[in-house]
Amino acid sequence: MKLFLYHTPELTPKDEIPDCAIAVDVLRATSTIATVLAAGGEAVQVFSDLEKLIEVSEQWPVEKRLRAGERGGAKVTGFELGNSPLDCTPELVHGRRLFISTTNGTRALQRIQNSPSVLAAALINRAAIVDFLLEKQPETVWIVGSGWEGSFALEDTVCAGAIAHSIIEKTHVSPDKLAGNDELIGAIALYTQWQDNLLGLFHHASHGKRLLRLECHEDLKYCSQTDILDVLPMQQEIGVL
Ligand code: 3SL
Repeated sequence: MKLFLYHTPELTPKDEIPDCAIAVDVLRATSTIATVLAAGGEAVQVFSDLEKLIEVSEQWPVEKRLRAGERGGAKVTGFELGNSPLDCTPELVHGRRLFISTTNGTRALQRIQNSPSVLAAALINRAAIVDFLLEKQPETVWIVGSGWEGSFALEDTVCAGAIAHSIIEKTHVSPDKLAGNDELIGAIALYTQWQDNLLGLFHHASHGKRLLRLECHEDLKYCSQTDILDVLPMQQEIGVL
């Protein structure tokens, strides 16, 4: 198994498809997706376009759907939810489908949607992702960070490092053997340095600072935890996890 890290969807190789592709948007789309599915959500359907989201979700019974949307970190007007995983309680989401569109996370998922296996990873469900990879042993794995509007994001990189670090710990494979590119080696180094203070790292991240300005401190705290949800968000059909 070789792991490749791409910091943004735009940096992924154009004419290739890996055996398994993992979208990461720790702050906050993939943390929210994992939380909804762990709380009994029927499924999560992702959209880059808000109008398309409205059109498709309208064909779904009102009591069985929830609309979640974020632009610039803030909730989309008229939707029940923004993109805070803390709002996705079992009471609210159980048995319902979440229709979601966010600035960056949904773009990462769309970029990899044609891969044979598509997963959504965050720190909170890292262990489930690692277990899947160790069981299935896909030859080529892409970890695709969502970044922020085309640029590098610390929190997605540290999550890629956390996944790789756990595989190394469990299998004793060397970082050089596991890593398909230098980005992954850098991510392992970042995680090794910050693993005991991931929340502290988020305070240095530009999107972490943006969310703090929006008073989302509890979201940062929640998303900085590792291995708290045993859930594997996996694409069932294009755009639906
Ligand atoms: O960009 C995204 O996809 C979001 O996760 C950003 S936010 O954390 O909801 O602001």
